[in-house]
Amino acid sequence: MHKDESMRRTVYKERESQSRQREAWPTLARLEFRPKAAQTKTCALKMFSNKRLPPRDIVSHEREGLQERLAKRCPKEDLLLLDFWVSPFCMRVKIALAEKGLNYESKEEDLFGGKSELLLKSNPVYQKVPVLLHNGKPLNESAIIVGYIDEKWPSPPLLPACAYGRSQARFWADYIDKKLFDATCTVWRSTGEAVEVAKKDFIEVLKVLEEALGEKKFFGGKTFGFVDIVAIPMASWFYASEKFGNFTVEAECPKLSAWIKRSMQRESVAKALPDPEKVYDFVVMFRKMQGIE
Ligand SMILES: N[C@@H](CCC(=O)N[C@@H](CS)C(=O)NCC(=O)O)C(=O)O
Repeated sequence: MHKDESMRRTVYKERESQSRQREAWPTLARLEFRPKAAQTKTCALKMFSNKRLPPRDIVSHEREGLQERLAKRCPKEDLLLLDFWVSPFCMRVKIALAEKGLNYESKEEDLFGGKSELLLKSNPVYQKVPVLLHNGKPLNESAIIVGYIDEKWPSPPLLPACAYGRSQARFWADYIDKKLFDATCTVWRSTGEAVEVAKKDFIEVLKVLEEALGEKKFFGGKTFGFVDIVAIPMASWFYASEKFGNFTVEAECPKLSAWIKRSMQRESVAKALPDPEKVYDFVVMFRKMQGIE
């Protein structure tokens, strides 16, 4: 037989067998079809966590010593968080890890007494917490860490599935980073007439966020996600700003306030956020340290 003809037949046979497999595993066919070799290499954990059914011909193969295979392919995750209890940025990472059901260890940093060698080595550029060490590899910047967690452990998703939705979520996360932290802290850092100006600025930022939330349950829609995780930790600092500014967020922004209450009902959030009274005590101590009276 001519070499080309033999090649054509082999390709034809291969395609035919692929299409038979596709019928045997319709959910796979809808997603993408990969050659058999690539399928068997797919991490079984990932397949099952995405609730996809493996093709029939690899079911028995995967069942054989599944635990051993998983242990080899997906080694136990080693997660260490360099933490500081009152840091809203660290709270973001704790919420994201809890949302994904991941276990981790945390090490409290002494930001005033002296940072650990591990922190200085793991975040040489900013020397700030949070740092998440994943199997020894350091990750810096809270919003980037939350994004990494979402990519690495996709279920349940925190960022929207479509590119446009993801870009919108990142826009609001960026707005929160640039505006909300400073606006909240400027209220309790100010004295005299400056408090009124700071309060007005803070409420303006909150109103922009309230508008972005609209009538939705959470920033991304029906489910708690990336923007909620980035924003909610600051709520534990609002009480301190309210006390120094003599106002309430609830009276100024009732819808945003309802979102805070809704988010606080989640175990991941309730566990990660400290008592606002304790944050207030911290702020009082910090003001003294800074000589603000
Ligand atoms: N943009 C950073 C901010 C992190 C940050 O400001 N961390 C503070 C604690 S809230 C810190 O480590 N401060 C120590 C310092 O500035 O030396 C992030 O999102 O992770």
